[in-house]
Amino acid sequence: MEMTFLWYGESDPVTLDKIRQIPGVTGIVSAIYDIPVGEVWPLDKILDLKKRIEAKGLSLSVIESVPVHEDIKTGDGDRDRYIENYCETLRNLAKAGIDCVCYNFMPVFDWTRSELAHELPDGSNALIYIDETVKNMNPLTGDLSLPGWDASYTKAGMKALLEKYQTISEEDLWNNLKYFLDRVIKVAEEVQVKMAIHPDDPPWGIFGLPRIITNKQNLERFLKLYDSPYNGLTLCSGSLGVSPDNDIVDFVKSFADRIHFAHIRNIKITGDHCFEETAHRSDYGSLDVGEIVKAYYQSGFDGYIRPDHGRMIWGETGRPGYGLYDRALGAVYINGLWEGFAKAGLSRKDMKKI
Ligand code: DNO
Repeated sequence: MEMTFLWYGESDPVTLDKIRQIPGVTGIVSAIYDIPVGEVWPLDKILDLKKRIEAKGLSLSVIESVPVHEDIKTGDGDRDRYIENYCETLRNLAKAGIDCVCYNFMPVFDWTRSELAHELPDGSNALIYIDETVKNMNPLTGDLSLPGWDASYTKAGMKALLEKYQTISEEDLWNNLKYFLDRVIKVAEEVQVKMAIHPDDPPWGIFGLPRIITNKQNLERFLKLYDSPYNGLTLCSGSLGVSPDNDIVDFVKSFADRIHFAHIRNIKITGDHCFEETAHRSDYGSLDVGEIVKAYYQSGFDGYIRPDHGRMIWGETGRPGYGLYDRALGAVYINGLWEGFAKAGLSRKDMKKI
């Protein structure tokens, strides 16, 4: 297992100099942020990113994300060209020694919350989701913008895109995902890059858009769409865990050999389709993070882990969910659990390596 940390590049107030001081963190998760979605990532840019990270004694371990162009998700327009570009980016990443790529297949919007700095009783600030508020939000008025969202749409472009999705059902989205995987995973196998889809966050439809990577049955369906170890998962405990029907410990055990990247964080379910993000510790939220990490340990998990969103604590300001302190506490907590399981001599399965 390698403990990693998401770094948003040179504009990130959480610098590599700070990240390298977190005990037990050796890997960086990052991306190239200034290339328009769908275009090829040039090898020299990838090598430059890697060099800057390695100069700080860290390694570039996972790419999160190579975004998927909306034409691919809608099965429209220039999808074949964008898929070919995607494959070319994977080839370039492989040339730079990258072996794991995270991506998602959420229409238009990545992770979504109703409030970015909700004050918790201890004075920290956290991301929260209140169903009623999101239902009343209008994506066209741009009253909320989240770090994961592509901010390059014009109002008219966004309107047209949302209209196009009115004609796309969940089954259409599955078919378009299969079309993408049939072409991309073949290349991933050739160049030995493990593809790891991120689940939908939250795992239900928003703004009338379909979402499909949401529960156990759909994860199984996804893995069967292209049955290859290179077609795998980013198992995000916080994204899936806000649905009480999703049992993350069971997911880790059931899908262990197809999970390449683990996002670990806790959430507290506060109502139907309502939740708050909390500290990583089990006793702060609805998820038993101790049991989740134990399931990874016992299944012989040998991939990448990163602490996920943190609260804003100790007066820190910055990118919602992606400050330094609470994520660092998360990394140390997960590493502590891991060491505890190892020292207690818990048995581990021998994971087949690809
Ligand atoms: C949110 C992140 C997501 C993730 C993408 C992967 O905090 O986990 O934005 O990076 O969905 O494509």
